[in-house]
Amino acid sequence: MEIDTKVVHGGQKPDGVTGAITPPIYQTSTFAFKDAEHGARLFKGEEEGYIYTRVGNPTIDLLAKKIALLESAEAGVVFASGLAAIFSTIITIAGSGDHIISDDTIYGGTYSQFNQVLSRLGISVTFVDTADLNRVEGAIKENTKLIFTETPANPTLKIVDIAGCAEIAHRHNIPLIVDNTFATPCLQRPIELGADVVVHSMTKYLGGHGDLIGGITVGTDEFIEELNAETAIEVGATISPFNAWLTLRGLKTLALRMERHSTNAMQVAEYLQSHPKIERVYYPGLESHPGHSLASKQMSGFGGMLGFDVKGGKEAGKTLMDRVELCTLAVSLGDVDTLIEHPASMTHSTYSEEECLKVGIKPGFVRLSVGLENPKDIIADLDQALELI
Ligand code: LCS
Repeated sequence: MEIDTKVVHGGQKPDGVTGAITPPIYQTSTFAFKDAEHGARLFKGEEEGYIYTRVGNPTIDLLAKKIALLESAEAGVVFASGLAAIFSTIITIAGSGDHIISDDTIYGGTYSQFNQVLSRLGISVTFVDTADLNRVEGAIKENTKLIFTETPANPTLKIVDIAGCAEIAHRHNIPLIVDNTFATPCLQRPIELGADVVVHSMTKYLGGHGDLIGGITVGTDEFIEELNAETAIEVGATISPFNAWLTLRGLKTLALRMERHSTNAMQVAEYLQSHPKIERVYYPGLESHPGHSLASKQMSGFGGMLGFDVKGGKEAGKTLMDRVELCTLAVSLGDVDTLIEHPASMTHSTYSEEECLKVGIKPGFVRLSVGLENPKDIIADLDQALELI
C-alpha cells in the first residue's frame, strides 16, 4: 500500500463484533479477569490479554501498530507526550556513566531534558552539529551509547543526513534515533534510510488538530519489547485512550494535510523571500536553503514549518507577532491553524543567548507553522503586519 492509503486503512479493520468502521475508545483503567487463574496467567505472560491500561489498552495498541506501520518499523510504544517518549527511549539505552551524542539544534524542551535531567542521572551529552558528519564521528567516545538527531530541526529547519549518521552509528555498534516530528512518515521515513528508532511528538502533525498531547517511539520488535519491559510500563507516562483515539482520527487525513501544509508553506516562503523587510527565509523547499538538495533526496515534501529573520531584529519581530490577526501567536506546531512564535524567548528559551546564536537562532528569528488556511489569506495577514513595522 502507498502511504496515503496506509494512513486510512493501515492496521485497521471494521470492528469484528459490531462492524463499526471507527475503532472503539476503550476508556477504561482496568480489565476484568475470567477467574483468579486467568489473572495469574496474564501476569505471568502465559496468555495474551489486557490487564490494566498502563500496561496495555486496545485503543492505544492500535495506534502504536498503525504508526509503526507508517514508519516502516516493526512495533511502537505510545506515550503521554513527545518528551516522555524521548526520555523513556534514551534511558532504555543509556544509564549512569554513559554518554550520548545529540544534535545541537533540537526542540528546547528536549534540550533541557538532556541538559538537566540526563545529567542528574549520570548520562553525559555532547551536543554537535550532526549535519557535519565529521563532527559526529569525532564526538564518539568509548561509552557513547546512541546518536540522537532531529531533521528538519526545530526551529532552524536544518537538514541532517540520516543515512550518513546511521552509517557512523552502525560502524560503532550504536543506534541512531531520529525525531521525525517535523516531517512525519508521509514526507520522510528515517528507518528506511537506516535509522534504528524514530520518536515523535504526536501533539503536532500526527494528531494534527491541536487538541491533544502525545508521543510515540517506534523501532524493532526487540527494542520495543525492551522499552516496554524495562522502562515504559514502570515510568508510567501513559496516554489516555481518548487522546490515542483522537490521534487515530487525525492520522486518517495526515497525507492530505502534509501535502497542503507543504504547498502552503512553499507559497508563504516564496512571498517572505521576496519581501524587503525580511532578511532571510529558512525553508528546505527553497533552493537558497543549504539543506535543499539533501532534503530533496531524503524527503518527499518539505513540510509546513519555516523560519525567517525580520530586518530590525527582535523589536521588528515582536511588532509582527503582535500585529498578525489570522495567524495565532502560540507555541506548538502542526495544527490546522497557522501558529507564529519567537523561539529565542519561547520554545528555545532553554538555550542561552550565546547558545541560540551558535545554532543560528538570531534575536529576530520568527517561526511559522503554516496551517491549512488558504495561503492567500495567510500571506495577506503577514503582509498587513509587516506593513506596520
Ligand atoms: N520533538 C519535537 C521536534 C518537538 O517540536 C516537540 C515539542 C517535542 C519533541 C516534545 O513533544 P511534546 O512533549 O510537547 O509532545 N515542540 C514544541 C514546540 O516547538 N512548541 O511547543 C512544543
